[in-house]
Amino acid sequence: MSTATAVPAAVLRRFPALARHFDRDAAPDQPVLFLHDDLVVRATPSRGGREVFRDDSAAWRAFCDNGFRLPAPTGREASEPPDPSPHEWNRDFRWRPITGPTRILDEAACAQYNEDGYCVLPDVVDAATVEILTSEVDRLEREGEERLRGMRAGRAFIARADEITFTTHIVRGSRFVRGFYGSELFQDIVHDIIGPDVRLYWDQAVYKKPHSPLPFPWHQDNGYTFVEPQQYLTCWIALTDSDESNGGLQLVAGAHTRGTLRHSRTPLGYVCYDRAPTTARSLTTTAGTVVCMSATTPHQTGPNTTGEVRRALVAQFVPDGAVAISREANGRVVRLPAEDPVRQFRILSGGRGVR
Ligand SMILES: O=C(O)CCC(=O)C(=O)O
Repeated sequence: MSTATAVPAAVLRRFPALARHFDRDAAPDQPVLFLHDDLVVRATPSRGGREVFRDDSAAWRAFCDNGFRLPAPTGREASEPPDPSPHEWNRDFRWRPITGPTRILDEAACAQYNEDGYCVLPDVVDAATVEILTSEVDRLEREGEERLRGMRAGRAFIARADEITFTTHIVRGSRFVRGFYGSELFQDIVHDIIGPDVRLYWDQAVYKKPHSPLPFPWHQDNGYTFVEPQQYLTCWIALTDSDESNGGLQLVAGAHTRGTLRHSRTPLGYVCYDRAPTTARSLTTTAGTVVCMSATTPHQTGPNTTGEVRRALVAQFVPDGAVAISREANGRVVRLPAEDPVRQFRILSGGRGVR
């Protein structure tokens, strides 16, 4: 008997020797075939290889006999994931609601942003703009994926050639995309959600390639690099229609008011929940839709089971004066103002657009 699967995190936790086996090869998240009780074979579309993992324990044999599945969880374990504690630098977070007056968000959108931590602006980018954005980003994404292929196992942390790519700082390579983020649409969105003085903090495109089997797991954007103030804004811009079948956006409503949660680093990314809380929602979005969410809103995207690329742009905006905080290997804490003139440019100053 055999089964094709990525190795789920729960299986790696249950069998630490298997996790160490994959760790040595730095690719524990690639799909594998469990062929029989002691043979594990890598089976990705682009890479192959076989390797032997042996474990004589009764638990491993039970896992194999059970069709390579762990016993079903019971009780509370079956429903809610463990409640993460706050991030070590999240000491006094207070959610700051949108109060208005607003330029683009209506009352319902403001209420949803305040209560759920996100709101959806359907079809606010016209088809012609989506087409130009797509061709600009495709060009840069292709170059980036070529560089990725040259790296060990075709991956760099969370980016994996032929599965998921992150094309960062597109504004450096595309005047069109730079102008798009400075357009009236984003001036109005950031005015309503952040205030009168706003900069672009980060921008990237995330492409999920056809038949990519792994999720980009549950995280808050502020779980990556910790930014103060924590409540900044992520706009997830759909360049293709998306839903659960191709890795559409899923969010946990209501958790944003806790501020930044503790995350663990995994080969798939930083993770705050190891499975979906019962309050998780899946969005269906058409190309040209913008989802606005707080950097404290937990979200994930699932596998892309279709034969088409799922494309999204991610643009993050901070109030002027925001600081990115990180800890160096020697333990020193570094605070870096988010004001790079090339890629963290002003969008609004005193409420007026800066172009
Ligand atoms: O678009 C995706 O697949 C995930 C994007 C995301 O969650 C992020 O950039 O933080």
